[in-house]
Amino acid sequence: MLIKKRLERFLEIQGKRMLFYHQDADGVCSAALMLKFYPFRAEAREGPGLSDIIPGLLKEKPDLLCFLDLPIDQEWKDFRKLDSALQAILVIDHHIPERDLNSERTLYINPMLKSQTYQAASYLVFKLLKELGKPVEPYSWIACIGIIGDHAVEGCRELIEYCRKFWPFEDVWKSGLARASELISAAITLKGQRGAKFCLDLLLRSEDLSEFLFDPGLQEWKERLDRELEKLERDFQLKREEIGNLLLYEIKSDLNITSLFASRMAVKNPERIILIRQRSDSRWKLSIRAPPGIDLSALVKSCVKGIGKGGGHRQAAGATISDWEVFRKRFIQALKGSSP
Ligand SMILES: [Mn+2]
Repeated sequence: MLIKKRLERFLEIQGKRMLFYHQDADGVCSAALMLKFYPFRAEAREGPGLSDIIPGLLKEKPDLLCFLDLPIDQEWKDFRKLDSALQAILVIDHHIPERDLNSERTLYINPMLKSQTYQAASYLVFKLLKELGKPVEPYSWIACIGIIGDHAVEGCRELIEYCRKFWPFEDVWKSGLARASELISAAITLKGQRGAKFCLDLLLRSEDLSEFLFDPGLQEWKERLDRELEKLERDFQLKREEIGNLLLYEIKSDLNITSLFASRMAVKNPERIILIRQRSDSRWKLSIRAPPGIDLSALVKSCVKGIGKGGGHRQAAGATISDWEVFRKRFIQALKGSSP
C-alpha cells in the first residue's frame, strides 16, 4: 500500500522526466507499457553502468529519473551520486539484487528482494500500472512479449493465459508473442540502440500484436539475423568444446550476438550448461545459460572478481571480463562445487 502511494506520487511528478530501459525485449516492453501512460524521454542502455551518464544527469537534474529492467544496484557506488543529487528516482527491476537501493529519494521495486519467483520486468510494470488503476489490459500482449523475451513464462503464467484468450496458441514458444519477442531481439542485435528505439516506437504506435508483427522492416532484420544464426549454429556443432555437462564456444561475428545465441543453444540443449564468448575490443563478452538447479548469477559473480563484471539471473547470466583463461578455470572449478 505504502509502495503504491509512493509510486503514484513519483509517476505524477511534473517537469523533466527521463527513463532508461534495458536494451532487450523485456526492457523495450517495460518502457512501452510505462510510456503508454506516463510521458518520459526514453533511452535504451546495454547494461547498468552509470559512469558515462552521471555527468549529464547531474547537469540536467531531471525531476524524475526512472530505470526499467536495469540492475542499477550493481552500480550502487555510482548510484549514490545520483541519489544524493536528484529528487526522485524510480527503479523497477527483477534481477537478483546486490543492494536494496530504497532511500528517501529512491523508490526501488524489485520482488527479488523478498521472493525467489522469477518474473519479467514488463510483467512487474504491467502489474504496477494495473494497481494504479490504469487501463493496461489492452496491452497485456506487450507485457507477454517481454515475459517471453526473458524466459519468465513460468512465473508469469496467469498473464500468458489471459493473452491466450485473445491470440490463441498451442505452444507459447511458437506463438505470435514469441515471434514478436524474436523480432525485437533481431532489431537490437542488428541495429543496437537504434533498433531498440525503433521497436519501442512501433509498440507505442501499434493497436495490437498483429500490427506489430506485420512491420516489413522488422521482418527483414529477422531474416538477416536468422541466416547469421544458422551459420553460427553449424559452426557450433563442429567447434564447441565439451567439458562434462558444459558446452563452450567462441563466436566470431561482427554482430553483438552472444546473448541471443546462448539462449538459442540453451533451447536446443536444455540439459546442458552453455557458455558463449565473444571478443569485444580488449575484453570478452560472455553469455551463460544453465538448467534449473544451478544459480548462475551467484556463480558468475564469484568468477569475475578482479577481472570484470557479471551477474544476472539464476538460469541466464552474462559477464564482461578481461581474462578468459582465468574465468574459464574458475568457472569449471565452481561448477564442480555446485553441481548436484
Ligand atoms: Mn529483464
